[in-house]
Amino acid sequence: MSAEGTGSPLIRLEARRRIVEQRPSHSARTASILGIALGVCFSVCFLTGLLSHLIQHPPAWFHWPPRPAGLYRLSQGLHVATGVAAVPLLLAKLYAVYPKFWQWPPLRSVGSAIERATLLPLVAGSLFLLFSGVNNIDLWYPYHFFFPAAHRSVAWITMGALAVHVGYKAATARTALAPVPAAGPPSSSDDDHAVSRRAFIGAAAAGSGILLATTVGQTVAPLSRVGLLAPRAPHTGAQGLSVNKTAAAAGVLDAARSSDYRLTVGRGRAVLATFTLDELRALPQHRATLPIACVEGWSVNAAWTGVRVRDLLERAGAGRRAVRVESMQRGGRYRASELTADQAHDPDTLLALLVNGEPLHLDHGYPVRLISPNRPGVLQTKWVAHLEVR
Ligand SMILES: Nc1nc2c(c(=O)[nH]1)N[C@H]1C(S)=C(S)[C@@H](COP(=O)(O)O)O[C@H]1N2
Ligand SMILES: [Mo]
Repeated sequence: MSAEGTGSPLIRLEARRRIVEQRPSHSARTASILGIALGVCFSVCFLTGLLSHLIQHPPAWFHWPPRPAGLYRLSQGLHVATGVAAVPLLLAKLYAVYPKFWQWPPLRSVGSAIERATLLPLVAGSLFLLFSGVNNIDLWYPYHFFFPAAHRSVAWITMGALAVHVGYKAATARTALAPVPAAGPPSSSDDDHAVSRRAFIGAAAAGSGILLATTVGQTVAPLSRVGLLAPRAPHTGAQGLSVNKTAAAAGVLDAARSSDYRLTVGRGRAVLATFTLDELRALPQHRATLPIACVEGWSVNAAWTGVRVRDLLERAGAGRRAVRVESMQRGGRYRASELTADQAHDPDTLLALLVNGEPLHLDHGYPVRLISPNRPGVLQTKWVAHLEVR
């Protein structure tokens, strides 16, 4: 007698669920393949995200070198790319495993109870991370919490839950992915099953590919023309470069254009040196081709010309020290940034006066902005007025 048509509704439901679970899109093999792809994306995304956080808020043990110059650009590009690619994979994975959510009895052992308990933070955390991350690169902030802090805390919780999940499912996945022993001629239903499974996984992968191709244009210039979904086209904006915060939004329009502009170098209360704009222009000028690599994933290269920070420190008699670079912008989270001694003394760390041969546009930090290799865009302070020697 078949299970269907007998027993309680729950038993019948369970019998139906088992039939659904036989479908290729819900098979253990499908779930495992998607799980591995997601695991790779989430791991890369987590590590690069952690790195970006450490660079912006370095603890005492952490040292981020100024070289190779483009490493942050690559790592943050990977962070956004793996996050974007994970969106279709996560949706496909949830579809693949949804019959499991109504399995009966829901808990089969203590181990399965623990595993089930970690699914809530895993699923909710993953959805939150991808949703809030995509919002952030699209410059749409529908929430009122501070994005980086929330994104980071949830990442730790989600990765913890993921570690438990992987530990619990590793054996299942190994069995599901093992080659099927050839016990006689393969039946046509086996073949159909494999074809549908590949089609389902292929559709998810194609979704990732399309999303990636239409967003990496924000950092890979040759693809910017197909960057339909790229929230920022890197070459639109003043002087063919994206603008993060405009001079008007930063409230520096008057101060930046004032003839009273002075760059000061100081330490505590002591003023070590003062430069007018003409004096800065008269100092030895250096040119460096460096990217602005925003944490939001867009990046763009430009040729910057200006005065080496180390030359300014030398003129102020400051020696080899770390420096806090301060903007004339009064408020705002990103009005200042820190240079380690190594960064401050790198030959390509400049207070730039020109970009691509033209005086900086107000929106790019006129009269003077910091540009330094291997740093997040958020640490490339614009409208610089003071160097505080540490
Ligand atoms: N003073 C100041 N400098 C700043 C910012 C800011 O808000 N205030 N934003 C930073 C961020 S997040 C980025 S990505 C870069 C962008 O530089 P751009 O607008 O010239 O492209 O400037 C950085 N410098
Ligand atoms: Mo940025």
